[in-house]
Amino acid sequence: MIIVKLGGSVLTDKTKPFTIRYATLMNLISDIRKYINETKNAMIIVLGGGSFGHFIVSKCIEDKGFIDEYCASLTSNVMNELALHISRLFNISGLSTMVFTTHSIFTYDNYELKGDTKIINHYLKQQIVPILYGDVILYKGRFKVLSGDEISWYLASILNADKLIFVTDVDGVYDRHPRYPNARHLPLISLSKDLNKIRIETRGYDVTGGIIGKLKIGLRYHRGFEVLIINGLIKGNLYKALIGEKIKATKVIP
Ligand code: IP8
Repeated sequence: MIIVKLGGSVLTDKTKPFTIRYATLMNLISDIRKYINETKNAMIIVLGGGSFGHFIVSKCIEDKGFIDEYCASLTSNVMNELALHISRLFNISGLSTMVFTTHSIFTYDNYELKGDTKIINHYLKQQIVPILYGDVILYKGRFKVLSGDEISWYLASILNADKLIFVTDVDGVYDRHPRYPNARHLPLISLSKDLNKIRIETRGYDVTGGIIGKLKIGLRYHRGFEVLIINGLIKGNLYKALIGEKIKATKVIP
């Protein structure tokens, strides 16, 4: 089973509110369709917030200092709509995807994420591709952002995934922001040894920490399955990563 996290930076233009990168999205859908049609492998897709979820949450925090019930409702509805829209595009391409309302599946128990993976498994067995998304969840009377990254790591670890692929807008991890000419690409990164080697700030609306956030969460969940961070802006890259062909990317080990 494979988990594909389609990051907000590749699905949307993170500097422009509510903007989908349609050309890129259609390429990613076509890669996934081709892979599933050829292999019949099970897959779960998780969507990041990009200029949808992150934009709303950033504005709420700017205006009110926290996520109130109205902001939670708006964020959750907008993310659900984005997921439904993307799921319909998958349907049009011939794939059987289904959106799972993420905040009704996940909760925290003593600061530990818990999800109803039984229900997801149930549908996976019928060749449905579940789509989940970064959402807002209620914990101890407060609304908290649950990132798609954490959902992806969690599902990969609990459901014993063979592979977890983070699709982003860069070729993986660099020692500094890739816009610097002297930024060094890191083809392999160990979560326990290398996190201090990276200095990266995120661009656009982002409340969950971009690439560093993604890696830090992994410390909790990495059980040795294959983890790749790839560039989804390059046509065909996702398909190559899915079938195990070598591309410029970062492999993440515990
Ligand atoms: O983009 C965050 O998910 P992420 C989702 O995977 C929201 O960190 C609602 C901001």
